[in-house]
Amino acid sequence: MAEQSNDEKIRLLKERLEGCERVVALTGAGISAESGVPTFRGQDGLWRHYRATDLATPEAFAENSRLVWEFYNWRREVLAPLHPNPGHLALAAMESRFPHFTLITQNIDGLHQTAGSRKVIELHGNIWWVRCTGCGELTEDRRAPLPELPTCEACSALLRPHVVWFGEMLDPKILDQAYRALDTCQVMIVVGTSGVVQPAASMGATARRRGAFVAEINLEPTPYTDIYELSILGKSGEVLPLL
Ligand code: BJW
Ligand code: ZN
Repeated sequence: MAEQSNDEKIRLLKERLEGCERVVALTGAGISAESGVPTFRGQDGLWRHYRATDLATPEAFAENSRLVWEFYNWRREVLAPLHPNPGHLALAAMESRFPHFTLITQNIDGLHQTAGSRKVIELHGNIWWVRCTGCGELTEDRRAPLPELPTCEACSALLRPHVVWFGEMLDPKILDQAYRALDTCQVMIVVGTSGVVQPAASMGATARRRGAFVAEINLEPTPYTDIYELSILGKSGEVLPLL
């Protein structure tokens, strides 16, 4: 069969979404790229310049919390002035279009919420929240940057970014919410993720096994492209509004 054009694929996905009751979107760093948020992998990806193991692991934080906080404070400063793009806005609009729409994101930038999405499952946490390493207290703190080594008002212990580092478990309650949506969705759209970080990477495959029609929107193919029904190559900020 001849390869379908992008227009044809977009038309097919729109048809699939017509009258759909249960839809899931899973987003990754690519959806925020057009807002100016650096992605992790790829040409200008964050991990090209910084080693993940030096900065995004609990071991790194235990050994050099100052360096890890420097990295996160820099990222908070980069993110603070940025705005959602048409991709975020299109997903926010989908929330009211479908009776059951679940937005699952790996992103920690909070841009989906700024775009108006009210229910967002944040698999990897949120950079605007901090957690106490002593008493566990969770607080929203939008200052960018925070003090070099921020401490808890209640117990004076060191605070950490409320994000999920490599080797850390994702919150089981949050994972459970995500899998419940994946279990029953009819259509899933996987947007702007390289599909290498588990368990998020295999969520599209899970939905596919459970009978969903899965479409991917990305600038390039990913390790999962072949098992999805559709792969739309393009910018999420351009493709999503067409849906
Ligand atoms: C566009 C675009 C445009 C660009 N439009 N598209 C099973 C097998 C093997 C290993 C493991 C496994 N299970 C767990 C692991 C270990 C590990 C893991 O997956 N490692 C792999 C790298 C091999 N996973 C974990 O440790 C997770 N914990 C866990 O599972 O606990 C249990 C356990 C532990 C240990 C062993 C076994 C079990 C936790 C993962 C936490 C990830 N944390 C980070 C950092 C968050 C905080 C921070 O930001 O600092 O999360 S890493 C980083 O990667 C971040 C992202 O959310 C995540 C995914 O990245 P994403 O979103 O895909 O971004 P990119 O940059 O990779 O891709 C961007 C894409 O967009 C590209 O494809 C572009 O083409 C595209 N694009 N512009 C459309 N305009
Ligand atoms: Zn505390």
